[in-house]
Amino acid sequence: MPTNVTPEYKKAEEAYRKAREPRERLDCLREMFRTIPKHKGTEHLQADIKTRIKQLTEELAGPKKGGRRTGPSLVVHPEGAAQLCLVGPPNAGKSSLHQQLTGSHSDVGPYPYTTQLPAPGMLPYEDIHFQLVDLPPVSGDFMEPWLVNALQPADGVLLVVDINDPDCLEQVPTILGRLAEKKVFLATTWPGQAPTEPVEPSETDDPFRLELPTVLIANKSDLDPDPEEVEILEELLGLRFPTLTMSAKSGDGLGELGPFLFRALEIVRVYTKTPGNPADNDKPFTVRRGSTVFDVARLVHKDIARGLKFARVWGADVFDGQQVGPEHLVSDGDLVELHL
Ligand SMILES: Nc1nc2c(ncn2[C@@H]2O[C@H](COP(=O)(O)OP(=O)(O)OP(=O)(O)O)[C@@H](O)[C@H]2O)c(=O)[nH]1
Ligand SMILES: [Mg+2]
Repeated sequence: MPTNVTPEYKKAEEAYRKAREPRERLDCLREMFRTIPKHKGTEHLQADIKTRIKQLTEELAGPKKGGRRTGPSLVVHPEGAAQLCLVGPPNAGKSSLHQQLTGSHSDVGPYPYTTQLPAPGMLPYEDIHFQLVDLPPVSGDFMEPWLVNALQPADGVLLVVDINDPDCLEQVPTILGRLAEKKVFLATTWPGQAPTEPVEPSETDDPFRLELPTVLIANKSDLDPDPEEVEILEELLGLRFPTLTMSAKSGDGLGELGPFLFRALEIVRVYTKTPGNPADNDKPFTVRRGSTVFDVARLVHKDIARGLKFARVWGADVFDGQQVGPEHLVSDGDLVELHL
């Protein structure tokens, strides 16, 4: 954090860190630029903010006519309970997993660099969905310049490797390095999991530092890898990502991803009803642990959040129909009736 920034700037930065929607992020960036003290000590940050404003403006403007960036958008608008990006070396099976997990038609090929564009898909879990975004590979030779932008809205990363390929020992550090150059860090800790290794205090003074909770997906388990291969890999890498072993081919382990993400991201499902009407039991809103009735109201509609007086809640931690204020913390499975 450059010295002498105003509380106004800090507030804008805080809002930027929380924003997920591209348009909201752009507004926050503009506010950051407006409020940042314009002196020598903030020159780098000013330039960084300007670059990001430019990138996001272009992204939101859509494909340029006659420009290089024609065709589909390169950043996937987040949907569902959380967005997870598939990152990994070429041929690890990212697209195959994406197909199996989401029913997408992501391109699969026996040769490297098959995937060239991001592809969204939805992984169902109980009555919610996680959005999985298939991405092109990252290698020492090549990384799409837009790839780090595509990671910005993500809530986490699925780091996919072919566990039978001895090259993954070099591929993983290469990927971590390439992303780190662009200020994207794959973190071993998730909100809902006890840290697997001591967490070093991160340098949080850079608003553009992005830390993404990451799960290592050891794919192609059908090829009969040494059962200890994953541990050996993590040992040699000196990293302790949570790991899931899978096979896109045999289907082994695919069912574990949904429950893992639900727990690790501390997803809380909240069902809503309007006074006098039955509950909307099949489509919950999703928030994270620590969220309030007000946060839920905001998901329903911002005018409802603005006018919210109180709520009645049915659920595990309350008595039936208990009246609570907007700051009441919600629990998974709560039914909330919003009163304006
Ligand atoms: N045996 C086996 N083969 C797999 C598995 N998953 C993927 N494959 C094969 O591995 C090759 C690469 O699969 P893709 O899904 O295209 O891999 P990718 O990581 O998306 O590759 P890029 O898009 O080039 O980065 C294909 O020939 C797949 O059939 C698996 O679990 N087991
Ligand atoms: Mg692919």
